[in-house]
Amino acid sequence: MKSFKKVLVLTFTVIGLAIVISRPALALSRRALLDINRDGVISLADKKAVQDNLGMVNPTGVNALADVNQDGTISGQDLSAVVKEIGQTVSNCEIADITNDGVFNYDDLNIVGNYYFQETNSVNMMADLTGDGFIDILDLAKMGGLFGCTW
Ligand SMILES: [Ca+2]
Ligand SMILES: [Ca+2]
Ligand SMILES: [Ca+2]
Repeated sequence: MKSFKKVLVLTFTVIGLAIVISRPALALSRRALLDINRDGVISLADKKAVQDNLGMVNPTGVNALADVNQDGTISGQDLSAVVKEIGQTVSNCEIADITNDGVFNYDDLNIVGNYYFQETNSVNMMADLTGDGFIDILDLAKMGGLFGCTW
């Protein structure tokens, strides 16, 4: 019984750690988020969007898109992440692939559904495909014709 409890505690510790470790890692691996204005290119305009909002905590609307690592603060980390990738292009398929598994399918659509009709914030910002500060029909429209695409 005692060892069962130990295993249980260990299991929850591992799960907890995995969640803590995976969240920022997943966010940072999402190159599509660096294209803050969602125009398909990581450019000086995206760098400026971060610079203009440095230090902002829990940003909402279009400002939330500048928190590219989704940690709730617009900081130097976001800035350097954008600067590193300036000049890189991002396809619509990559932007639509919210789960970042290389394919755009129902899993990605479901995430937009979950955040539907919300103002953009640091948590849901990957669902704002149009980069206009709101998750709505326009974001679904941008996914149109992309279903099943891979990148
Ligand atoms: Ca951040
Ligand atoms: Ca996906
Ligand atoms: Ca939008």
